[in-house]
Amino acid sequence: MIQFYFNAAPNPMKVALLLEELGLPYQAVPVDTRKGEQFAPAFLAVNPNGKVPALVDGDAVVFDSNAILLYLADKAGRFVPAIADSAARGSMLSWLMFVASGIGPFSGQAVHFRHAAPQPKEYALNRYDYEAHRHWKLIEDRLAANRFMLGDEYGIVDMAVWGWARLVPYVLGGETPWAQYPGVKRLLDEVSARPAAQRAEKLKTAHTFKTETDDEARRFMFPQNERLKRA
Ligand SMILES: N[C@@H](CCC(=O)N[C@@H](CS)C(=O)NCC(=O)O)C(=O)O
Repeated sequence: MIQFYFNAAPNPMKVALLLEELGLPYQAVPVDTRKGEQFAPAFLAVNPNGKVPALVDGDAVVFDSNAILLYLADKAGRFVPAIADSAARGSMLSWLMFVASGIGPFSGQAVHFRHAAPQPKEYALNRYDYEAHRHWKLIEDRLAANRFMLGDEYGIVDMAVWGWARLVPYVLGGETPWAQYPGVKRLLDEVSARPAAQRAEKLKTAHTFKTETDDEARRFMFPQNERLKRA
C-alpha cells in the first residue's frame, strides 16, 4: 500500500486531494514538523530534503508535492493530458511548474516574513508580498478566462493551486484578501466542495499535530536562526 508522509500544510494537502480523487488506498503517516520529525533518519531516507509530502509506492519513492501529483496522475492516466497531446501537456507542465517554483515558494516566504520574521523586515516583506501578488495575479487572469487552470477539465494543476489557495488570506493579509482574486476564490470553493477535498481535509483532524510555535518548534522550523545565536 502507498505510504503518504504528510502534515496539514498546503503542499501535503494537494497530494491528499489527489489520493482521494483517485480513490487509492494509502496509509497516512504524520510527520510533525514542529517536533522535528522531518529530520528523523527514517524520514530522511525517504526524503533527503526533510520536508513533507513524500510518498512510497512499492519500489518508487517520490518527494516534492508537484512531482508526486504528476507521478500519481500519470500512473493512473487521470487528471492530466495524455503524453501524445503535446499542446495540452506543455500547458499542464508549464502551469504545474509555475505553481511549484513560483506560487509555493513566494507564498511560503510571504507567510514567513508577514507572520514570523523579526524586525526589521520591511524590505523582505515588500519583496515577497509583491512577488506573491504577482504570481497569484497570473493565476487569477487564467481563472478569469477559464473554469479550470487548463480550460474545461479539472486536473492536477487545479489541485496544486487549491493547496495554496486555501491559505491566500494568510499569505496576502489585508482586510479583503479575496477582493483582487475572485477567480481564485471561485476555484477554491468549487474544489473544496468536492467529496475528495472534504475527505482530504479530514486527514488534518484525524491526527493531532503540534500547533504551538514555541522555542522547540522555532528551532526545527527556522534552523537558520541557530547560526545567528552563535555569531
Ligand atoms: N517543494 C516542496 C516543499 C515542501 C515543503 O516546504 N513542505 C513544508 C510543509 S508545506 C515542510 O515540510 N516544512 C517543514 C520544514 O521546512 O522543516 C514541495 O512542494 O513538496
